Amino acid sequence: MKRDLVFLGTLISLVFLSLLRSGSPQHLAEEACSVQILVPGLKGDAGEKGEKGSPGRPGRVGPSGEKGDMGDKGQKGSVGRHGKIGPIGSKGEKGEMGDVGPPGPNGEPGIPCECSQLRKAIGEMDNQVAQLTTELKFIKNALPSPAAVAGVRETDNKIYLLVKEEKRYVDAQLYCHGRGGNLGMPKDEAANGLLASYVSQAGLTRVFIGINDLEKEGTFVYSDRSPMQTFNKWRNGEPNNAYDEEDCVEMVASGGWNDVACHITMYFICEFDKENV
Ligand SMILES: [Ca+2]
Ligand SMILES: [Ca+2]
Repeated sequence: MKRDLVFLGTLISLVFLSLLRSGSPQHLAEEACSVQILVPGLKGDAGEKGEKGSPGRPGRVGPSGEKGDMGDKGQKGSVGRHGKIGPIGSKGEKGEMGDVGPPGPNGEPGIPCECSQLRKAIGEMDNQVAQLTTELKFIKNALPSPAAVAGVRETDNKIYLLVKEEKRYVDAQLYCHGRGGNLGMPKDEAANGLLASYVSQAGLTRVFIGINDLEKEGTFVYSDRSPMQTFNKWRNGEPNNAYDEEDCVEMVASGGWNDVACHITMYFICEFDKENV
């Protein structure tokens, strides 16, 4: 309540003061007499130039200008570095044949032909060939066979060779095999007689021939493994397998056979089929 009374008192004071200001008669009269028309005065002297202002903000980007004329050509640059070697190119086509070259210089003069001497030598050789042919013909006719000249014996289908090297039976067989043949195998009277004369004419007393009972005691076979037939030329009392070690066979100069030890060494006869020679 007290505060309301203070507020009311203040409000009354303000209204009173306001009436005093606007309601005074002196003040009203003064305002009525001082009404004036405001006219602009004369232009004053120009003032001193002001100080330079601070720079303004940058303006907007303007439109692009027109293209100018092309400038002068620049100077030629220096030579660049050497580049890498490129890949090998494909083979080119064959070129056309070149022109014929100039003829070469003349050669040195040759030796004069000695044709007459060469003809003479050829004529002499022809005579010698004719003479040798005649002599060979004579030998062929005069001797039993050409093979005899060479130191061998032959029949219609066999050739026999007396080998004058002392060897054991097995080594002798290997020797003959190595030359495409076999140890001599007399399978009939004629072959046995031929070998016998071969041995005796050579002045020998014994040679190995291709017969043995190495595989089965007492069963003799030829060295080509063919069995013995009815023909044989065993000497009296042979084969006796003496000392229980005689499994190979020799032929003596008379043509007879005898079983002997295989490890002894002697000459031997090889035989060859003519169709294989
Ligand atoms: Ca025996
Ligand atoms: Ca014997």
